Amino acid sequence: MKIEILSLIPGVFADVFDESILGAAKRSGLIDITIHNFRDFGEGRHKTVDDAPFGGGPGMLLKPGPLVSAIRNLRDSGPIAPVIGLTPQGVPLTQNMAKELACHERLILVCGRYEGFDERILPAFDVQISIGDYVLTGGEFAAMVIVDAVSRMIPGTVGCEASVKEDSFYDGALDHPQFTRPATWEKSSVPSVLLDGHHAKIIAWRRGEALARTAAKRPDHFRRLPLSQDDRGLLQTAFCPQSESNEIRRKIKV
Ligand code: 6GU
Repeated sequence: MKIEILSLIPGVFADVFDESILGAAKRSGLIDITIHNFRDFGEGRHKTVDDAPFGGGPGMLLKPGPLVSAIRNLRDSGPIAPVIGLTPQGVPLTQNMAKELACHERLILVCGRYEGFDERILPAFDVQISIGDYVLTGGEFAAMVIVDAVSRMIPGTVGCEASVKEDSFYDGALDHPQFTRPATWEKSSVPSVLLDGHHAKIIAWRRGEALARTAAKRPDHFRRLPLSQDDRGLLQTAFCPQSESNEIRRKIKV
């Protein structure tokens, strides 16, 4: 996948995509990321890209001319790609959106700065995305989040495909609790079901814990989960160490 990022401060992206899983995905050619400075399309001797808002108010806005020229230039320079505007007014990013975006051959991410975009820029975006209900100084960190979340949905980037399917939110539920060695640490022991090697029991235990944990921590997601008869049974016996399982059962009325 080719990912192109339009930004006024390309320097903040230095090295962030070069380590660990994203770095390996870049080196193996699964993803290719290019940062473009849209000040190259700025107006006049100072390469101006911003101006004060009509009607007054604090801060500066991105002017339509330079940014839209940069977007059109990039869009027409390669394979068809959704143009994604990064703004706190966009649709909140979800795991399903990350999965969907990972199916494209090319993505164009547009980072705003200052107080935002002149409204006439917005039609140049195919979609506007936000990464949460808080305001960042610009879209750059949001672009990094999107690149990370989308990249790991591309087959081959995360070492083990099965591990992606077990992620929190992959099927709408949070991940189950996980433990590694030692089996007992500071008087706290790993649930015995995980040590017995009975695969079917482990699968069932994990599913029950994942559901109980989702119910406790994210009731908004839990309400949307399609629950099978087996799931309801597992919830009855689930014990989630980070929460009170009786409280969970009371809340979700199983
Ligand atoms: Cl995409 N941009 C900015 N500036 N702030 C945000 C955001 C994006 N998502 C959440 N807050």
